[in-house]
Amino acid sequence: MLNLVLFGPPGAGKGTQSENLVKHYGILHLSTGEVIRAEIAKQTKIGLQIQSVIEHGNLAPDNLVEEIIRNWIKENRQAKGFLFDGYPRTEPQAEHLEDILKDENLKLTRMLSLELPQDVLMQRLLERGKISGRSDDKEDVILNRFKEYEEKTAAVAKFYQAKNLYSKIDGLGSVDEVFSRLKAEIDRCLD
Ligand code: B4P
Repeated sequence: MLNLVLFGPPGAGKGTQSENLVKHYGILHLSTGEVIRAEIAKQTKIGLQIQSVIEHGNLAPDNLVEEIIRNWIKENRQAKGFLFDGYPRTEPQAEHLEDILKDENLKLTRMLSLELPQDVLMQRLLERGKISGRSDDKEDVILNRFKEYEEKTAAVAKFYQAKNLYSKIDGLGSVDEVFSRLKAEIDRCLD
């Protein structure tokens, strides 16, 4: 099974590249960001709990994210593989993912980290904000998302580096160029 984590700061292109990766490799896509936004749109119990957290650019609580992931993996156990997009975002989430994969007799193939400068990320997110209508795509909220990333999420890269599962991918360039780099790295891991 091909099981991937697609990692990177806000606006790195995780959602964009996930679409290409799931089409190319036939694996299932889970974006915790999308699931959370859907819960908010439906105004479910979880959605109502998370709404103001996300609107301020903070991370959702680990226990809620964990519940989402465990249920989703169990429901989709027949899949050819999984692409985790924007998850794990904290060290406890990374440890939890390891536990779930072990329980399900699965292994992570690779963690792919899209890396690019903050000024480019800001520009992309402000552009997206003009059409997305997302409440977290405003400048002050984006700055807080960068802060959350530095304080809580950057450590996840070290977690996978220590396990020799980390690959740094240059996220600058066109969508096709970045996709080619991701594919080359995944194919190298599959050889
Ligand atoms: P996410 O939905 O994961 O998304 P993101 O970080 O905003 O952006 P992404 O990297 O997917 O960028 P995209 O492809 O859209 O997170 C949103 C929020 O949900 C988080 O801030 C957090 O609060 C919460 N959350 C999610 N997961 C969580 C977890 N596990 N735990 C706790 N909280 C969680 O690209 C951005 C823009 O750039 C797009 O407009 C795109 O068109 C453009 N773009 C992409 N690639 C490009 C390229 N190569 N060139 C030019 N533009 C490009």
